Amino acid sequence: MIKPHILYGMAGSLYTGKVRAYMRQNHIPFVEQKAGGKRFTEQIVPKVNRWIIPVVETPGGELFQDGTVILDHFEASAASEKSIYPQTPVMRAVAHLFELFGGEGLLRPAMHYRWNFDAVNLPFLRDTFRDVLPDGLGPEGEAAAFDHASGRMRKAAVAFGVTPETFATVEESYADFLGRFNAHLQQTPFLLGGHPTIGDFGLFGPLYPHLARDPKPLHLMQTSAPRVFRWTERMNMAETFIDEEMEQADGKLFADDKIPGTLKSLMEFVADEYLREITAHVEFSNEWLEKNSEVDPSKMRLGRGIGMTSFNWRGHEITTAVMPYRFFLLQRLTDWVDGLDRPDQQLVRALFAETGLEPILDLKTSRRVERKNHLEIWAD
Ligand SMILES: N[C@@H](CCC(=O)N[C@@H](CS)C(=O)NCC(=O)O)C(=O)O
Repeated sequence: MIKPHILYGMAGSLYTGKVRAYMRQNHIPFVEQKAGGKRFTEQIVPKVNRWIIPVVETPGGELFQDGTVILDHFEASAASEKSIYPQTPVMRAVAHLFELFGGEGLLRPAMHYRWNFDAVNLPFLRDTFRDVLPDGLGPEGEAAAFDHASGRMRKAAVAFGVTPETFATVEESYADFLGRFNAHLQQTPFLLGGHPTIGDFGLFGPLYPHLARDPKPLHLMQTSAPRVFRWTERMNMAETFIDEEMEQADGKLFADDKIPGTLKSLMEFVADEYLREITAHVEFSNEWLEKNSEVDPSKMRLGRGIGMTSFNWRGHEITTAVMPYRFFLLQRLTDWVDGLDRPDQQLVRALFAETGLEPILDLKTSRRVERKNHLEIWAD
């Protein structure tokens, strides 16, 4: 029998969802162990240098942390029959855009619909959070540990810009997103055509473990965006479901010169929702790097965030946490485009300009973000 990989995670974890879906779709034998377990706490956390999920342990005992790093590891061994990295210039750029936006740009609805509807969600969340608690705590111990964990997550929601002043706008904006994605999925089984790409896996993080699993947003998605719900099922299963859209797509991605209007509409959404935020974060980081130039930033241990910055989001002045990890994902987009020859760059730029996103292609931090020992670091 083949020794399985181990996925350390949690059913309700945004980033674990992305990895689990990939491993299922690509028939990688694995068992999932709850992150509250003894082995994770005692053996894995010290090696990945912080409490964070997902972590994958290979049959040979090698550890990988970070959803994108894990997917890259599997792709390097050609685990997927059709690579999740499109080969054509425009499709690949769009895939990286949604890898970034999916993983990092939908945290407001993901956190709002989890943490601000206690009357509907709380019994479910108390139960699902048992995945990150040690065994044997008993009802009182579990209740206290849940209060501690959920208290941290409620604070994280605020750090992503979810406050009573923004609740209504978060809901309107998410409804707009759902409407656009639902319309897009009426013509295509996956974001970019006939098979999933890194863009789908990015979006799947918020859209399944939070928004298609917690009771409040699950109901909202099923009743207002059934095709998006269907896509979450498609993404999360090992078998292929052949329906009319799958037949028509015939396993192919969109051609670079035939981008559907519904995909452009989703890109316009990204421009409205996220461009100002990522721009403000890059500007904050460049000032931060300038101020911290006497100490060698590449020797610093970076926390998840390096500070907070404010910007205008849909008419609200909001303040959100600046997280270097996001630049690691942004670089994947900008590196790809910078590496293209001039005519291909122009093709990508034309689509990004048409959808209001061209400035994202020129956003750069003055030092690159890399990963070492499972942590983000500023490169030399
Ligand atoms: N960039 C990381 C993010 C992982 C992440 O934030 N995981 C959450 C759970 S969904 C976590 O471990 N949070 C614990 C914490 O921040 O204390 C990845 O893609 O793996």
